[in-house]
Amino acid sequence: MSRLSTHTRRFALRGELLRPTTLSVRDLREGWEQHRTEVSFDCASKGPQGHFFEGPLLREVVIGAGPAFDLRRRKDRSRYLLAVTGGDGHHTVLSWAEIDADFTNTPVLLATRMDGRPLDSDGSQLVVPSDRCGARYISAITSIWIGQAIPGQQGPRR
Ligand SMILES: Nc1nc2c(c(=O)[nH]1)N[C@H]1C(S)=C(S)[C@@H](COP(=O)(O)O)O[C@H]1N2
Ligand SMILES: [Mo]
Repeated sequence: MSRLSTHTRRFALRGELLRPTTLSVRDLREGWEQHRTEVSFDCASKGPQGHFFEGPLLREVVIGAGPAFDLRRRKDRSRYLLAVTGGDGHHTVLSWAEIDADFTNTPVLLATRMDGRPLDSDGSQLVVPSDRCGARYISAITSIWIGQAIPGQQGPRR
């Protein structure tokens, strides 16, 4: 039997976490409540697209790994960023406040299915319903990093 048929993609969840972990799409499906969302987004090269996604909230998955911030303190939480990377190296950032219930509260998902099709072999896809364009809908996720944004770092001297 082909090994490819049972291939499972996992991503690393790392950064300022008490319990960094590695998760498969199956883990995402079995470990958290599945949310459903119908979205449309525009692509500069391919035009408008519409899709139906299912999966857990990014917020709940990251909270499961124990972010280093004090969960009760909004100002502390508001300093954190998330960087999401796809299998081809495409990566993007979100702020924690975008997905935090006390701030923008966007229901960003880590998709386990797209238009009903399981993503186990492709890997999870980031779903950002608030975005007008598709650039942050990272597919084949390989890594999610969370950490504080540290302002004031200098660029190279000119
Ligand atoms: N890993 C990865 N995910 C990605 C991209 C990419 O280049 N690599 N392109 C983004 C862009 S620009 C769009 S519009 C959406 C949908 O693009 P697709 O139709 O090529 O999947 O995927 C996003 N996710
Ligand atoms: Mo795009």
